[in-house]
Amino acid sequence: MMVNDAMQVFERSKENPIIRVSDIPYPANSVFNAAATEFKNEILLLMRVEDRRGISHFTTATSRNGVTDWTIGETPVMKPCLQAHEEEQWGIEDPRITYLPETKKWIIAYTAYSKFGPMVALALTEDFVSFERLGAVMPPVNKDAALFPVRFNGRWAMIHRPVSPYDGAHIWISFSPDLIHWGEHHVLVEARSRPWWDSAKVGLSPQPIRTDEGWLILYHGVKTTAAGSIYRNGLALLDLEKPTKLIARSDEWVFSPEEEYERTGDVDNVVFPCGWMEQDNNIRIYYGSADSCIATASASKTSLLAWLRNHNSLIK
Ligand code: BMA
Repeated sequence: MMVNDAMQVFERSKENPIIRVSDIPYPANSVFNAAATEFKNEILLLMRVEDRRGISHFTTATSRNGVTDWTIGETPVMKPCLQAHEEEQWGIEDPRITYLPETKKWIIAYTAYSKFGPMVALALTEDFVSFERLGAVMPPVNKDAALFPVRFNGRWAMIHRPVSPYDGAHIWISFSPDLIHWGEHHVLVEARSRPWWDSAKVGLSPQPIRTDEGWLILYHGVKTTAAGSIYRNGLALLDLEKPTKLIARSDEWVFSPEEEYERTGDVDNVVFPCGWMEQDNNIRIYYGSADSCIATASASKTSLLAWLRNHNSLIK
C-alpha cells in the first residue's frame, strides 16, 4: 500500500463545513458533534449546539441528500431537563443514535454533564420531537456511549468510556436486560502507550455498524502534545456473535485533522464523529470539526475493511 493510503480512504465533502453556527436560527456559540440516522426518508442530524453560556443542547437538521439543503430546527429539540434530571445541570452533549428494530424506536446515548462529571444517559424516541428519558445509566466519569441495534443472548449491549483514576480512559462494553441496569463489564479497546496517536485516551465515536466481517467501530484517539491534544480516528472490528471480542484494530489513524476548519476553532485539531450512515457500499461520517462546526466525509465500506485488514495491529 502507498505511504499515505489513509488519506485515500475517507473523502471530505467539497461542501465542508456543511453546518456552521451562522446556520442556527437563534444565538449560539457553536454547533458540532452530531449524531446521524435515517428518518422519514431523510438524513437527520441530532446536533450538539453550545449556547452562549457554554451549556449544550440538541437541535435537529434534516436533508434529503445528507450533504446540502439542511432544514434546521427553529428551536432546540432536547434541552437539559433540570427538574427531573439534575445530572443534566451543565448540559447535554455528544449524542449517538441507534435504531432498535425490536422496539421500533431510536435510542439516543448522550453525555449528561453533571456537576460530578460526565455521565452516560439514554433516551428513546419515535419522532425526534418527544424523548422518553431513561436517565443516567452510568455514574461519572463516563461518556462516548452507543448501543448495538440488537440483543446478544437476550441482553442489550452498550459501548462506553469510563475514566478510571487508577488507569486512564479506555473503551468498555456492558450488557443489560432492560436498557436501564447495566453489568457484565469488559474492556474492549485500551489506550496505547506514549507516543502513539491514541495514547492519552480512546472513546467510541459513532454507533457500531454490522458488516460481514464483524461490528465495525470508529473510535477517537487522543494524543497529548506540548501544544495541546490532537483528536484522530481509528477503526476496529468486534466479533459478530461475541462483541466482547476485538478481532481487528488499526495501527494508524484513518482520519485526522488536516483542513483549516479542523485545525482551528474553539478547540484546535479535533475531528469528532458522532454519527455515520451506511447506504449500499458507502459510509458517510458526520463529524464535529474543531468543536466549532459540522463536516462530512465518505468512504466505501469495502475500502474501509480492506484498509483495516492491512493495518490490523492484532495480526503481527
Ligand atoms: C471530548 C468531548 C468532545 C469534544 C472533544 C474535543 O472530551 O468533550 O465533546 O469535542 O473533547 O474538545
